Amino acid sequence: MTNCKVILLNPPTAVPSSEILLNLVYLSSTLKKAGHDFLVLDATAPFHLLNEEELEQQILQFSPHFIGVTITITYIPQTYEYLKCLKKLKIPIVAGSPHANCCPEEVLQHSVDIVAIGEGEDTILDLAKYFLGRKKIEDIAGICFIKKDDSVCYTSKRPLIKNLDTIPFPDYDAFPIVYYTGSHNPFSNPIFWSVFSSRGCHYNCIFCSSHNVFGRTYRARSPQNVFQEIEFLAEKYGARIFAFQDDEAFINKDRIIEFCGLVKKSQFALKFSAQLRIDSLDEQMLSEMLSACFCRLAFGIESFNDETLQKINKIYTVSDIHEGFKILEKIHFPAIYFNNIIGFPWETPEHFKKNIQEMSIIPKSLIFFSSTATPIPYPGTKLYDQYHKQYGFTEWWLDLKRNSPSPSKINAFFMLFLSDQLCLYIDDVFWDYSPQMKRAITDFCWKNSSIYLRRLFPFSEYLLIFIFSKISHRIWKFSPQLEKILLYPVAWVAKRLKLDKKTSFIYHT
Ligand code: B12
Ligand code: SF4
Repeated sequence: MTNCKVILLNPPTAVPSSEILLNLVYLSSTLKKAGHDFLVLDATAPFHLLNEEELEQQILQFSPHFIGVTITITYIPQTYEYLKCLKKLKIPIVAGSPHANCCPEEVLQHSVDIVAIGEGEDTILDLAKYFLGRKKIEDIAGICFIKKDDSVCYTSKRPLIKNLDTIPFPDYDAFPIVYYTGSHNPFSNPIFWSVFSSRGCHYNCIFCSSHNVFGRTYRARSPQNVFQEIEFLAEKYGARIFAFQDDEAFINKDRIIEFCGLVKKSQFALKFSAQLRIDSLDEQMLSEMLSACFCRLAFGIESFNDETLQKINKIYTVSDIHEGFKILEKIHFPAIYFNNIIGFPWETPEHFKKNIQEMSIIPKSLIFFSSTATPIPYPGTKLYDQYHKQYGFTEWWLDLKRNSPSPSKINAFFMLFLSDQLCLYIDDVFWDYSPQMKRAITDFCWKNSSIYLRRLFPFSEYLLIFIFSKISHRIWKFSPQLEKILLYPVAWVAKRLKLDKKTSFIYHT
């Protein structure tokens, strides 16, 4: 039997990525289990960046039946340009990803021959059969392609994988850790190993496009299967710190408690991080998680304003948020992280004041870090559908002015402490805020950070950090280069004293 030869490609991007993309890991593990030949080319791995020539050389040398590309929204203009060059190699190109799910026809118009819609594991195996001449293209569920008469053909919908335990464990043999960390020793620079323990989310927040691939049906792996994967990664690659990347890993408390029980018996010293909903907290579950070394919890709180929470369809209220904080305080959770999204089209500076008031009553013993960003209207979301015409950002992701991922290559002093206050250094490209709104958003960022910095540092240190951050921000807005020259000595001292580490969430927990 001949095997199919497949290249899995993450195209070159302006900014390197230290994350190993789970989609490529899952697809390569699936191809490996089925006995196909594949080569992963992650052009964005920071210690193994690949340019167009190097990619071309490796692709031609491998001579695949097809190239499977994953497309990330942040880099679309650049990726589409690159795909034009790739097309010249005359090797079929298949693309997938959440963005490809939202905009399959757009992707087909940019040098791609086939778009995979839905989960990719079974689809890529069917595509391998097709390229080996063993299956008709029309018989592959979950794809679209351009027919000879130039019309677009959508095949039948790809059913969701019923039993997630049947998916092969992520296998990182094709992703040398040295490409991502610069070292062969997995402990020298511990990256988070991603775990995806469930798929789908049954909520429907208006800014979220997570449902595009996995839908709104919640499917979970068994605790034993998740634990076996973790032991496999710990044993084979020396992985110790794991990040649960699921949308809703913690919806089933019994499943989590059972998982924590297994972790406590592990021979390895494991640590976990996860993101969850603040209204899904339960004292027993959280205590079990804490004793199983879940030490980094992040919450998509988004807003402390009931009107906004209701309009974004979060399904909880400010008082539910405070209930969640009480549980965290009660079990002495060391520190948490949460995001704020401010500047929705209906919001005014009054909304932000309310947010700050609510944040200042978070229990004093609860250390938190929080980020602030303005809403990004991703395609496939209600936020995009409702406002793109009114604000003129239709298909913004194709426009380099709106979709250029690198805000500044120069790290200013204030970013040492406030790098997550995105509104301080990324311009609004969607919502045409008035000068008054812009001031209120900036003001919110300062007040928000002041609340959490005050909990982390003794008063004198806090004051110095805050004053120098303000000065740094002022100068940086005028000239990032000048800021670098003037504030460099202060940044040097702060780093020597490891003050910046105190605001690093990973360090703290
Ligand atoms: C974890 C995660 C991250 C992690 C990635 C970690 C990692 N190790 O992979 C981090 C934190 C780095 C991240 C960053 C960002 N993310 Co993110 N992220 C997610 C999250 C929660 C899970 C992604 C994941 O791992 N899924 C598991 C894999 C297996 O699923 P998958 O990627 O969809 O792949 C499947 C199919 O799509 C398909 N497939 C994918 N590629 C291909 C290719 C081929 C050839 C085929 C056949 C099939 C195929 O098969 C795969 C297996 O079934 C999703 C939400 C979600 N539920 O999807 C958001 C999500 C993907 N992220 C999103 C965004 C916007 C971002 C950021 C741009 C945020 C920002 N403003 O900075 C950045 C982009 C950074 C970058 N460098 O690209 C959006 C994407 C929106 C869109 N329409 O494209 C999502 C959907 C969340 C949201 N906001 O709605 N993210
Ligand atoms: S933001 Fe979270 S809870 Fe809301 S729909 Fe997306 S994944 Fe689900």
